[in-house]
Amino acid sequence: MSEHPIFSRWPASYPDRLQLFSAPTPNGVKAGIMLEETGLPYEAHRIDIMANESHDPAFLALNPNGKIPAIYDPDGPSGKPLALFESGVILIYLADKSGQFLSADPNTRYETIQWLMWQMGGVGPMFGQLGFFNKFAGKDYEDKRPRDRYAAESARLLGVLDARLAEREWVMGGDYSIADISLLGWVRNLIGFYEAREIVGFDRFANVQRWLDTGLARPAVQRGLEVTAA
Ligand SMILES: N[C@@H](CCC(=O)N[C@@H](CS)C(=O)NCC(=O)O)C(=O)O
Repeated sequence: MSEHPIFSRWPASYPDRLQLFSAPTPNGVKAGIMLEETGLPYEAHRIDIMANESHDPAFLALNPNGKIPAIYDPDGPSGKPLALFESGVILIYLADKSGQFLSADPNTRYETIQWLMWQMGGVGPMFGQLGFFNKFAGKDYEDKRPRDRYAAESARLLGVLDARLAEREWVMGGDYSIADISLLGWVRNLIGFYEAREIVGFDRFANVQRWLDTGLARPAVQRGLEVTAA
């Protein structure tokens, strides 16, 4: 059993397997979907972020940024354990480890990572803020300018994705990749849990809707969404 402090609070039943610490949020489900898609053996631990468990000292030892998801691989690439946080790098790592969902062709590899970065730097933060101002505490603010600003930027980003998908099944064309995996949970949440379908005019984005339906129909995606559900 590893000496890592995370295991003092969340013990591993299968310490030889990759350990996932996550919750069923748009960032959290990326890692669960990827693990289900790749078939890598893993053990999942649910971190209750509403109960502030991501700020428990044991969790902070794994991710000093106090956010899910995080992983601990007892069998890292150099033969030693590897702990990682940030969902984007977790996807790249699991793609490299499994040899799946990230092209070995160098140009395609960088383009895929480019779209992953676009999700990490644009879609995630913007959709997340829109969720706050549309559905959560921010909805009671009298001043609607922040909500409208994030709604406009989210709609713009959806337009970029819609154009990208106009002649492609997936973000990278014929091949489903970590770029799709990073985005599916966010788009699903935006029009679902965040109740922002109307405010972003989602019905204009027929290519995104078709892509979302196809992605959510994948059995591994369905399982991945549930990995750390209660
Ligand atoms: N850039 C990070 C963001 C992670 C993040 O924002 N996680 C949220 C859930 S989606 C979280 O842990 N929130 C709990 C908190 O901030 O206390 C990533 O992609 O992994």
